[in-house]
Amino acid sequence: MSKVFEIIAKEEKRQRENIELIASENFCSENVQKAVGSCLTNKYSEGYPGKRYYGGCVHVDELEDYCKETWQKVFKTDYHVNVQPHSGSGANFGAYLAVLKPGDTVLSLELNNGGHLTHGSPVNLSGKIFNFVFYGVDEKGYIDYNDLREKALKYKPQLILAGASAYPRIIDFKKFREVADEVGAYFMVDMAHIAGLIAAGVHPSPFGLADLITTTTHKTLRGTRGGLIFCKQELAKKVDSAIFPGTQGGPLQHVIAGKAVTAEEALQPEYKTYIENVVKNCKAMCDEFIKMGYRVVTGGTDNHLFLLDLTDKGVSGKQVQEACDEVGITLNKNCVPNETRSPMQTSGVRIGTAAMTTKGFTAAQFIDTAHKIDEVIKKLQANL
Ligand code: DSN
Repeated sequence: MSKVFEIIAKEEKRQRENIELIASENFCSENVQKAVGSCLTNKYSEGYPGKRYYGGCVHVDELEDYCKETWQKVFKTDYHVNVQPHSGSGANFGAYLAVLKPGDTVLSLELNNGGHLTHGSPVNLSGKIFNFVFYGVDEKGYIDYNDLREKALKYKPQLILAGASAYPRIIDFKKFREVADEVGAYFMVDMAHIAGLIAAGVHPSPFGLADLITTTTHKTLRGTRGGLIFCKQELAKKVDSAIFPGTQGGPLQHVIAGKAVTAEEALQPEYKTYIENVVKNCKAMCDEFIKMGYRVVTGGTDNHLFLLDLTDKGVSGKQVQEACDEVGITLNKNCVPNETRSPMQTSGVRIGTAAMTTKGFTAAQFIDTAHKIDEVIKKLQANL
């Protein structure tokens, strides 16, 4: 047997046995895995349905059209959708390229305050090509909408970006739209983390408000690893050419098949129940930490994640992440607002409930896990 399958078996065991609390991870279904592992990986299909650069595309054309229609149903939208981005980062670059020129100004949330690497970090291509400026969060950790407006008036960005990797509260897309209109900017939402909540109707939708919406399909959407871009119909051509030939070559039709199965699953009534449980479990676990005397950024959560602020505990996020790994609890270190430690150390950890809710964890089990993490932190403090 190939060594690869031995490694996969070990990873399969790790995923089965560990308590998985990384807020951006989930467990996709066997059907999604079957589609992604199918013969579609053999097929080249540069271009779009009906306009390919290769023969033999009749079935992948049908697949890609079906995938697009199914995602439009998930988000109850008539926006154009491009299902080819290989990842969330690729989707973001496609969206930027569709409406921006190098050097244009973009206003986004700072990475340290919950933003994402591709939202203009200086170490990422986004921050090298475009002139990113940032809005922040207030002293409690909520998006500072006054700061957003002030920065928009000051910098006159071509694009305003909403969306985050570590933000535990509802995002007010209407406020973003108003500010974008005031300064004549495009409005883009990266909904990767909360896409499942939007699909299930437990977070307000950006459809109808944003010009461009990007997402991954593997976080709360619980599907294959990949990206999508939605846009208003008038931007369809620009978005499509920004993905192919702008930033990608041949699409991954096996992944597009996985995305289509993901969309079918998100349309099932059980999916809405699943997402409601993700949010309920997240609040239960977060409240338990607060009862135990922990500081939580913004004092709580409205979605699938929360951020423990360990500043007053004398331990770093890295130490907690590593000590949790040793007891089979997987989470990640994360910066907190006004971070004083480096991103490799951090003063916080991010905790999410999407993956373990898929495994059937109840609120009581999440509360029990909060106590296990508390024990880990107390042991670290005892050894200081
Ligand atoms: N790196 C992902 C996360 O963990 O949130 C986002 O791309």
